[in-house]
Amino acid sequence: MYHSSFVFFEFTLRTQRLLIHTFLKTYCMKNLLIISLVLILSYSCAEVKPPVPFGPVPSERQLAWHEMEYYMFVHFTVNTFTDKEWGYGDEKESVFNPTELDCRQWAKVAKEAGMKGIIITAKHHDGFCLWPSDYTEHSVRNSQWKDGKGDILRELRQACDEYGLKMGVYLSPWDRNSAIYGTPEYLKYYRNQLNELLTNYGDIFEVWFDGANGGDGYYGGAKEIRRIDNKTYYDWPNTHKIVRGLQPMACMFSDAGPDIRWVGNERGMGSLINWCLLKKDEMWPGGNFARILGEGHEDGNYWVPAEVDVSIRPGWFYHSKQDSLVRSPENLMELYYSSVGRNSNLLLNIPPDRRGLLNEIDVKSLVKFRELRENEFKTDLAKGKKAISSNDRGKDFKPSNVCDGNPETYWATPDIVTDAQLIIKLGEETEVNRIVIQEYIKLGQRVQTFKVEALAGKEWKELINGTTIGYKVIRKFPVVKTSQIRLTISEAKACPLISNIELYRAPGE
Ligand code: FUL
Repeated sequence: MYHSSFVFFEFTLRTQRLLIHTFLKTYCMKNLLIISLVLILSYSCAEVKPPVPFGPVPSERQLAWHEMEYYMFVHFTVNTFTDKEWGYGDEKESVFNPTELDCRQWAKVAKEAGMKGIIITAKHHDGFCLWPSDYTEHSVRNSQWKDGKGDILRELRQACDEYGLKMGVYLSPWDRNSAIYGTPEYLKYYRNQLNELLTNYGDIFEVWFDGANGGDGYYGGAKEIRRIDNKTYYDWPNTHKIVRGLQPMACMFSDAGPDIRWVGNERGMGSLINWCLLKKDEMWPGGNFARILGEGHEDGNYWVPAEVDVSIRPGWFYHSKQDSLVRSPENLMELYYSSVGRNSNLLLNIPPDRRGLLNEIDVKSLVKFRELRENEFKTDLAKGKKAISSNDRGKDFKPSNVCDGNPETYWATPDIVTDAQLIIKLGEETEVNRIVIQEYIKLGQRVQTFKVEALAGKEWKELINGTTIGYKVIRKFPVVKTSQIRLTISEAKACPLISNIELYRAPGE
């Protein structure tokens, strides 16, 4: 009896235990499942939120400017005919007489060269205007060209429209011809001319304010030295307002922005460390800031990216004695790497000759440079490839976004992660020697240091040890055969956002 009741007791106890266990197990498992689901859901819901902007971000006009990347500078004035670089301001208007001037040829060449626009010296330091300004006699109106009835700005506008190019203007603040240069009246004169240029010639994408200022000049016959205070004389903030009012999409260039900054040299050298940020309130055109301008300010409070201006010849203006010194296509390719490849735009000067045409020697080099560039970046080996990463923010921010060819999608890490790795899987052993990397700059420039490596056997081989990225960097490295490329963001100011990575096998080597 005892035994049977024990057995029964045992049986009931075991059943009870089993029931409890099963209950607990099912209940807990279910709960665990629910808890996990809730966690995953809330995690992914919370994390699909896009990152918020970090620091200064580009304006709409600056974003459009970044995408221009490469465009033409045209230096043309009386200097072309007097063989000078800086006209004194006393040149007779009659010296300006191009025999075959053809802005359509300039535009056609720019288009064929793969450029997206043309910026013209509407007025250089000599004060001679390439348009018939109402405010001076020193212009094409009093030249022999087209019996004084011509207007180069108008012809260039038509040519740019025909070839689908944007147009920009350089209006030298320094005017060695003007009798009133150095007085407050000159400022009115300068602004009136700015008004003419920004009202009568359609959409202008960039206004170039040069930093060279003051010194000796003709000044209406005074022939003396006139010095001005670079910081205050031009009352830049109010001059800028005129541009904003008349051409809201135009970017203004100078040593200190406000929209685009000089890179600090005329050798075509962008800086490897290149922040699109600048403390521009502490700077002014013509100030002594060359070193700062290359790198920008890591902690800058405005978005002011760098533009590399450089000439295809030693001079900015055409001089026949420099015909043998035109940069070769290979040299232009190097310029491309040191400008566009270093988070800057390239403004390449091609000066028309005395006929008013871009010289055959320059054109040949330009067109060949385009071919070289196309060969260099022929097939993007990363396009459409799989990518994995150490961290990602959620489904809209997956690593493969960097290979999808869409600049609007990007790989992003969660907010707290500022160092991360991304691996592009090439599928098979592939030769590579160039990489293009772009940050999603609409939300700020973030990356401070990065590394690129290739999987060689079982080891990762370092290809690049880099600093900033920004809108775009293009880097070369010796050919490597690999199936995986790894990008390590070692330091970033905030979670890194990478919108594009391209890989190429450039010919040679
Ligand atoms: C300089 C000028 O003095 C040169 O003549 C040229 O126009 C160059 C682009 O900017 O400051």
